[in-house]
Amino acid sequence: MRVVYSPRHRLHDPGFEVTGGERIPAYEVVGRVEAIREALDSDPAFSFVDPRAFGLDPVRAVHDDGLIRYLENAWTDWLAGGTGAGAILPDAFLHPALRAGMGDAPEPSSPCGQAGFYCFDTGTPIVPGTYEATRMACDVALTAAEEVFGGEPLVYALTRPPGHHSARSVYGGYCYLNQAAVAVEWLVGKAKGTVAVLDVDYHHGNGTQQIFYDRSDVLYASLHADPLQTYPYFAGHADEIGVGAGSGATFNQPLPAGTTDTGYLAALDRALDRIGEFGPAFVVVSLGFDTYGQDPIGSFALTTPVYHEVGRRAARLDRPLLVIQEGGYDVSTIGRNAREWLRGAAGLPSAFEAEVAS
Ligand code: Q9C
Ligand code: ZN
Repeated sequence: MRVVYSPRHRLHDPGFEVTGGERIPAYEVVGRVEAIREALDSDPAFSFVDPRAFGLDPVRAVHDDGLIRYLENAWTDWLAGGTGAGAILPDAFLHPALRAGMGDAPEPSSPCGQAGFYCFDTGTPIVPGTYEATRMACDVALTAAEEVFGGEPLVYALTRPPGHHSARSVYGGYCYLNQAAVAVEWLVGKAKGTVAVLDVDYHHGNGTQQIFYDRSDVLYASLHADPLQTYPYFAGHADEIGVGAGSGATFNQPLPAGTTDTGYLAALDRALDRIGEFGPAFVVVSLGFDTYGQDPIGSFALTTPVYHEVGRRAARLDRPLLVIQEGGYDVSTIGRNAREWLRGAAGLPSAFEAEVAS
């Protein structure tokens, strides 16, 4: 199985986030993707491929030009007129109620104001290499999409930073550009057909949902922690089903804290049934391991063997699978969990069970 990977993800490494009023060490670290790379590198079932450059057009197809321009220039503008801090975080947000009944606010010229105009949380700092890394994540996902379009049945885009929280014109949730959405739109254009997204990150992919909410040619199906209790808080409810032509093409299953392998697989089967009925030309998986029982920010109780089964069941859709890495923050297990998922999807036996038995 081909794995598309670039070491340039390392250019993005803020080192901290602000969460619940505290400044804490970042969860979204370089070591996450490096742990996965090492786990796959030791297994001859995986071969690594370098990304190719696709330029900005596929990114422009899903993101607002203002957001792209902001991410590209944010660091330079911050050096010229920011606070002098080593990372950009907003100090005010464009909360919709602030302008209720007053129409749209113009984009500020102040670097702090711009951050609040384009960002929705305090967990997603911009540092000097952020733009290059998030652009690279798009090229990694697009290269993997091209391989799938060319006939590969299963390709893995080993990306960070993740992408599924970033919407058309706003970023957050450790995400800047939404590489899964970029790859989906690219595939829709190439295939002149439909694409389904299976989002199995612990968090709802509010960005991907927003980008395709009115679209009938992209099904978004997600299993995630209940947004009433869990980030991103303001999207991912079961009654969000899409709008207009896209009505019925969004399928959310919020799951309770403590969700076990059994409960998770039952919900997965409902999502897979919906995708099967939709009959897409391609399936794009937003893959997260923050569903793991030991994940430091998740509340589910999944075990390593279930990832092999989830991959196996996704492959039973019998559609080409483009798998894109999103979250998962337990660096000590993310490598083996990714390897299990992908081996399951490839129809290979579990490597973990063999190791436990020996
Ligand atoms: N106390 C992804 O997994 N912080 N993003 C939540 C809860 C943000 C997760 C804090 C979590 C973002 C791609
Ligand atoms: Zn997540």
